[in-house]
Amino acid sequence: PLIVRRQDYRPPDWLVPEITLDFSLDPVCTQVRSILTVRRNGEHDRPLKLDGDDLTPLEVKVDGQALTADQWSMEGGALIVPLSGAAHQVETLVELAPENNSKLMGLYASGGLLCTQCEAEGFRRITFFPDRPDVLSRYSVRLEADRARYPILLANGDPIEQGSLPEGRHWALWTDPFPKPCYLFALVAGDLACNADSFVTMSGRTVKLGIWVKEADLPKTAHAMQALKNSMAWDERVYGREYDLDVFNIVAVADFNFGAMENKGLNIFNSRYILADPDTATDIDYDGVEGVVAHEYFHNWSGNRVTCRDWFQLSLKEGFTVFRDQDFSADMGSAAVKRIEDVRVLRAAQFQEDSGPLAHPVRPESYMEISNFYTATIYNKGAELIRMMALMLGRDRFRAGADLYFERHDGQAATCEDFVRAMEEGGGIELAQFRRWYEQAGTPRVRALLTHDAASQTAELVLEQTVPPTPGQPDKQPMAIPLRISLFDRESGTSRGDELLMLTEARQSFLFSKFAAPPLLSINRGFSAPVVIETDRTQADLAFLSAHDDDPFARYEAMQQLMVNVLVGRVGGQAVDDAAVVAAIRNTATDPSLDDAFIAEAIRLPSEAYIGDQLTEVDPDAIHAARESLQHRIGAELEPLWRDIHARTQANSFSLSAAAKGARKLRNTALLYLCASGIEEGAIVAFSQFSAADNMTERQAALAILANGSSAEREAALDIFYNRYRDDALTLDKWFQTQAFAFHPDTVDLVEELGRHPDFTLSNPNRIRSLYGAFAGNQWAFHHRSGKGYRLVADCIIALDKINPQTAARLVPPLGRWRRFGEARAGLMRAELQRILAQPGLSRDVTEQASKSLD
Ligand code: B3K
Ligand code: ZN
Repeated sequence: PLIVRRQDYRPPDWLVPEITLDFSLDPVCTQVRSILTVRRNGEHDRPLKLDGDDLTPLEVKVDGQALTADQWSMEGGALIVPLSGAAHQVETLVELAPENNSKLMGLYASGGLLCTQCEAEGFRRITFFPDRPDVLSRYSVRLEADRARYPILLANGDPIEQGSLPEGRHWALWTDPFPKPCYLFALVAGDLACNADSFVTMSGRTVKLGIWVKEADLPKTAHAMQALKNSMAWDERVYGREYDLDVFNIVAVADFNFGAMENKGLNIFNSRYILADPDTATDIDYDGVEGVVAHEYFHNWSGNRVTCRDWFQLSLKEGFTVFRDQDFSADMGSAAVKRIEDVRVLRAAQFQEDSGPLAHPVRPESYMEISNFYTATIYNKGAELIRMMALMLGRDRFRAGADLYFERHDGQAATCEDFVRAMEEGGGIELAQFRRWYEQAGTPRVRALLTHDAASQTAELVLEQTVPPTPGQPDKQPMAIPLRISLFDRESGTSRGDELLMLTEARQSFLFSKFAAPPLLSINRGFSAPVVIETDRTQADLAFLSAHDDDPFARYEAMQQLMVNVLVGRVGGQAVDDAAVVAAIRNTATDPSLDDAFIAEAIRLPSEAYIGDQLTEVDPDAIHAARESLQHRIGAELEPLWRDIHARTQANSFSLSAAAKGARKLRNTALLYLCASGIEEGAIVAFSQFSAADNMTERQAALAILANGSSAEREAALDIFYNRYRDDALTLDKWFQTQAFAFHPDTVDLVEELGRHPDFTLSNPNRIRSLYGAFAGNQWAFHHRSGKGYRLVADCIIALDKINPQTAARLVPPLGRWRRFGEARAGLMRAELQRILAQPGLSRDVTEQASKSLD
């Protein structure tokens, strides 16, 4: 298979300043006529090469003249047309069958709609075109379809004209004045209802906003609309960026390979990131809607107005845009809790990726299939890079850098290097060594040792960094690591305040004077750098910080480390005392200065996967047992507290205020510990929360707790949930997901059964993720010693690869972590990867992930 390399980048041979597209839409046979204005780029005599995937040219014309079959040729899927002049008009006609497009790339059918997905390389499945992000064109798009079946016709840009045609057909013309790469092209046709609203921009222009969904879903669109308006105002306020078209449309579709897509003026969303109401959406779902709506909207500047030169620069738009949406969500709710959640995601997804066979730099050097590079490293680690620059620069200089970036590269296809340079020049900082964050994969480890000298009253902090080897990168250079630290006085519990240290050497020492007594180190406050910190702080030190640290993230982190030390010690066979953990949880949960949401975050146990990440060899059964037993201890020791909290946080009526969300989060944690305590009536209490809840946050949490056990209430609740939501696909996903996530000894068998359930289907990516994606994230169940979990996931990958390779490939990475799971499990996991690779006709997507995973 062909490998694409960053070093091989060459500017395009031909540019396409204008494109006119004419769609005659039909699920079985859609005709696409396209007219490209092409211009030779530089001095060369190479022919025009138009990418195509699964397309057959039915007509090829140059400057209005039909070409004969010997005047063009095919190379792979691409159409090659030799051209003599400097500029020409090239016209092609192709036919598509959207109904049979199960890959969900290009033009496809979903729930009676016709819609498109082009990023990264889906446009070549619609028409012949130089499908690369550095070819920017002005689009004029005419859509024609049956009016009864497809009354609404949408495309990018602004609506220009529409009209009727004979035989019940109609048409609409859209033009987009902003040149864009083809991955941002979109169209939608269907029977849609609109939540219509408007926004007045900072320069006083009125923008028409529309969220288009199935009529019955209209009541579930209010939160998304509010999120959109908040995003538009936020980007004006924080970045000075205004929306630029007269309309902004969002469409929700049921079948979608990922979260959403930022097509210019016509975002297309996985319906799970648009639809929300209290009965079906959890608070996490609400936050997901807000975050993804913001993310796609922010792409209008970071992605669309300034796009990527090539796909190796993907983090240029994704890392920056994730940073922007995280910052936005922090502003909309609790910044402290948002940071904790974001770090939890980073550690769960990106740190794991960075320590395994699929580790790659934020700016990769090569790929087989670009769809495999929409990763936590590109997105979440990429966002951390921007965050570190913002921290080093401070708010105003970061803004100056961003202003320069947008101004300098507006309308261009830019690189990560362009971004860094804009930060240097606009912000006034030197980032030479910092650039290594884009080049070197692997999570840096920082060892921090604080010593004290009573005679000189000084404290010395010695920091040592190492970056582990990763595939293709055996030796690493030291990184530039910004670490926020603070030193606490043990007597008073106060500190002298925050300092930003720059660790740039492999080993560096920092001296602090005027410390009569040994201070206590708080480090990587706010998680200022995406690194692993190792310290020699004792359990008593951590307990102290968990009570006194004034940085909420550091305080949370001290709690987590306290728990991790107990759990890791016990997994290793040591008898570690848990009194400090229980006491710290009691203190935190009863501290009147803390809000409920923070308390809930701080007192929850680290996940089994996170505990595994701290160990060289993971024993999932031992980890599960240790974590369950600590959870039981915390539950039993503090049982009255959990009863109190559970009673106190019972709400009278549903609200989305921060206080109400926090109360629900804490209430669910209290229920979890109460049930873990082993009280006899645990299942009854959970079932009564399940039954009485007026919202999905409490209902699903209670269901999940019941699903871990084997009570009669477990079966009853699952049945009730199923019967209530069987016709609501997004909510039924939760029924699958809850069972796949369950800490139940039979989860692996249950998942096998659920794979044969009449409501399970490989044609809907959300359903696949709910069952197999969730299951592969359940460490204890997936790594069942029989190897059955591996076989189930591999079976799914093999079956799904024939339908939707992109989504199939996303299930491979959990199998690739075999190195860490001991010899027996490693053998079983490798055997499944080999079985996958032996399948005839395997996609490039799965081939790349499975073969790299075996290395
Ligand atoms: N840019 C899209 C992701 C496209 C994924 C293609 N495999 C959504 C987003 O990041 O906003
Ligand atoms: Zn994005």
